Parts: sequence; C-alpha cells; structure tokens
Amino acid sequence: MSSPLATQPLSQAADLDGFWMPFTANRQFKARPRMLQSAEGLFYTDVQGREILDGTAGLWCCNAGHGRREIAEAVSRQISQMDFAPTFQMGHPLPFELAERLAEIAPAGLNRAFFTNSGSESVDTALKIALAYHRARGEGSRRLLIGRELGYHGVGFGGISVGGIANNRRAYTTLPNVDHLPHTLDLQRNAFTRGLPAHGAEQAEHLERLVTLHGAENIAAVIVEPMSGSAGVILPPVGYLQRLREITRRHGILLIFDEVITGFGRVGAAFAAQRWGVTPDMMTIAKGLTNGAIPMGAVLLDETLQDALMHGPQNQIELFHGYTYSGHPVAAAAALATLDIYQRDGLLTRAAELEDYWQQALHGLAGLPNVIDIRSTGLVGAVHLASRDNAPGTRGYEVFESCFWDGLMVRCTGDIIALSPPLTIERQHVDRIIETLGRAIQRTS
Ligand code: PXG
Ligand code: PLP
Repeated sequence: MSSPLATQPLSQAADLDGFWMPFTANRQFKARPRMLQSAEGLFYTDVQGREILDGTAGLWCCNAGHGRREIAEAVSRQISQMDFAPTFQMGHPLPFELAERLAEIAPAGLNRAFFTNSGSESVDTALKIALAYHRARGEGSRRLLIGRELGYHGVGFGGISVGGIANNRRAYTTLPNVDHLPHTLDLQRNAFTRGLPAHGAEQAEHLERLVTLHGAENIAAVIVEPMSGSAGVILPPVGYLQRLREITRRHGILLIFDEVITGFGRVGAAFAAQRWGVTPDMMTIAKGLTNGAIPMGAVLLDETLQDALMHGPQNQIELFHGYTYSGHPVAAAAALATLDIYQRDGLLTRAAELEDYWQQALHGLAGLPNVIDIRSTGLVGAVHLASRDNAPGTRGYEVFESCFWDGLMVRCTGDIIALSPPLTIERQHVDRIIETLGRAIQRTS
C-alpha cells in the first residue's frame, strides 16, 4: 500500500502496514492517520504542524505535561553512565532509592516495591504475590482471584481473567479460579451526580455472597480499580471501597487496588487510596510513575506480605518472579526525576484544587444532544453518550475524531468520552476542552 503520509510534510513517508497497532482499528486508522510528531507542555503537534490540546495526558500517563527537561536530562545522564544493570542477584542504587521515595508518598504500611515495566505486568505480579503469600503462610488453598465486571487490569492472562471487559477476553482463554463482583455503573440512580455517586455501596455486599459460595479459605485476593478508567470513568459509590475493605479484612482476603490510572495525583491525592481513605494490601502502579517517558510499573505492598515470604534458608530465592528490566536504571532515573517534579510543583494534590472548576465546566455539557451522564472526580471526567440503535460505539468514535481534527485529544471507549488532562492544566485550557468537545457533540447526530 502506498503511504497516505507520503504527501504530507514532515512525515517519515513510511509504509503503514508493518506496525500492527494495539487496540486500534488498523484499517480505519491507516486510511486517515492521526500522526503525532512532537509534544510540549499541554500540546501535541501533528505531522501537519497542527496543535492538539492533550485532553488525556497521552494515555493517562503524562501527568506533569510533556517535554519535561528534568526527566529528559535524568534519562540522558543515566543512559550514558550505565545503560543497564541486572537486578537478578545483582543490584544498583536507583531502584532502592526509588522504592524509598515511593514509600514516602504511598499510604502508611505500603513500603515495599516490586518493579515491572507496565501496568499489565504489575497486575500479574500482584496476583502472583497474593498466591505465593497465602501459600507461604500455610493457606495454600486460597487460589481464587476475584475481579469485577467492567474492570480493566491490562492484557496479561492474569489481567484479562480478573478483568471484566468482554471484548478483551472473548477471543482468548482465561485462568480458572476466577470470579467477579458486579460493576457499580448505575445511570438510572446516579446519572449527573456531582462527586461520588450516592447509590451502589451495597454492590460490595456481593463479596459476602462469593465468600459464602466459594469459602473464604479458598479466596486469595480481590482486585479492583478504585475508579474504573478504561471502562469509562466509573466512580466508586460513597462507602463502597470501605465496605470491600471491611469484608476482605474480616475474611483474610487480600485487597489489591489497581492504581495504574488513579495513581500520581489523578484523583486529587497521590493515590486514590488516600483520597478515599481506604488502604489496600497492594497497589499496582505504572503510567504516571515516569510521566509516561520510559516504560515502568510497580507493585507497592504492605511489608507484612513481603515478610511472610522471607523465611527458609538465606540462600533460597523467596519469590520466583521478575523481569529482565525490573528496576531498570534508565526507567528508575526517569521515575525519580518525575517524583521530584510532582512534589516540587504540588501536582499530586493539584487535581483536588481544580476539581470544582473542572466539574462545573464538564456539567455545562449536560444539556447537549445524546448526553446521558457526566461523571467526574479530581481531574478525570467522562461524558456518556447514548448509543445509536444497532451501532454502539459509532457516536463516541465520531465525537473523538471530530475533536481531534478540531485540535483536541480525547479518548473514546464505546460511546463514552473520557478526559484526563495533564495535572498542569490551567482554567483556560479546561474551557477550551469543554468548548471543543461541546462543538463535536453538537455536530454529531
Ligand atoms: N490496570 C489499569 C487500571 C489500567 O488502566 C493497566 C492496568 C495496564 O497497563 P499497561 O501499562 O500494561 O497498558 C491499565 C492501562 C484507555 C486506556 O484509554 C487505558 C489503559 C491503557 C490503554 C488505554 O482506557 N490502562
Ligand atoms: N523469553 C525468553 C526466551 C527469555 O529468555 C526471557 C528472559 O530472559 C523472557 C522471555 C522474558 O523476558 P522479560 O524478562 O523481558 O520479561
């Protein structure tokens, strides 16, 4: 196929067939590519030189905005000094330092870190640690993993098994020993709620039923996103997370918060666990950890989990798990520089300061055609559009595309438009996002 880019300035004029793009309608995209070329602050520039306001912090990851010098310099220094060093039976200082820095901002007790390269790897790692932990304590019958409908936990076999998005599962095979809680999206009772929805905490009681069904002695862990991101910004009803915590604690079940999206300031505190006052046993993180600049993820866990495995002979490996790039020096350098920025610029709490303005602005879209719900917390939001008969997803996609060509990047998941701008955003950019999105919704029948 001849390149659709060949006639465009600044393009690499590459053929587009070779790269099988992830989670993309490849044929549709390649017929009319949206090709980005550079990024600075809150804006991308595409290959045609058009400015595009980043309404999604890349893919929920560039929380400090783009082109941060300090990160680029830290990466460049580290790659020259030592490009790679193994962390299997060998070490280098950066991941130790990073683990300490993460413990400082994490909820009290979660002061151990296992490093990975992505959210998906973090999830599979956390699930494996949960199983290993129970076995080490003589409770090896705890094998069952509980996720939630509409949950997104990445694309590993563990993650899709506990995940609850049908399209991500149906072509594959999933793990046995998995069950799911019901999701908490309830348009009938909660549509257009400002802040956390009032109704739905009782959905957590379903966990008691799963305990009755399977037996607590067979359940290892419950994993949930404190706020579902990928499925379209589904917020936890008031009291819901607290209830999950009470039930899991009572039955000796580990609670894992998947904070890949909610981590690093997105909902107004360093982590959702702190914003909503519930401390899990483990948290999975990625994305904002390096401001998206270098792939890296981690599991942050309560020290008692690690301690449970620190028995047996000293010369014995305690956990048979790890990635070649766990604690990669260049990624760790990027993460340390990122944390410096977040802390120096107060970005971990900035979403709480802008939350009211953001919410007010988003709710200004409430009267537009086909808008059936608006949800927001911190600096994340969703505009939920009614689906067309027999063509779910097409309206959302058209709004997304219309926004892009009008200079705004949003995400669409089905007919839900999701927004998660860099935490460095100012009010005038919020206004611009709302204006452009409003225009796109109005234009889309
Ligand atoms: N858990 C959660 C809660 C996530 O949101 C992952 C795990 C997987 O992380 P990696 O790094 O393996 O992709 C995610 C990732 C979207 C979108 O627009 C969301 C994600 C990834 C890509 C797109 O909804 N979340
Ligand atoms: N496949 C093979 C053949 C390997 O040797 C390795 C690692 O040594 C892996 C997969 C896993 O790669 P990674 O550690 O980057 O996840």
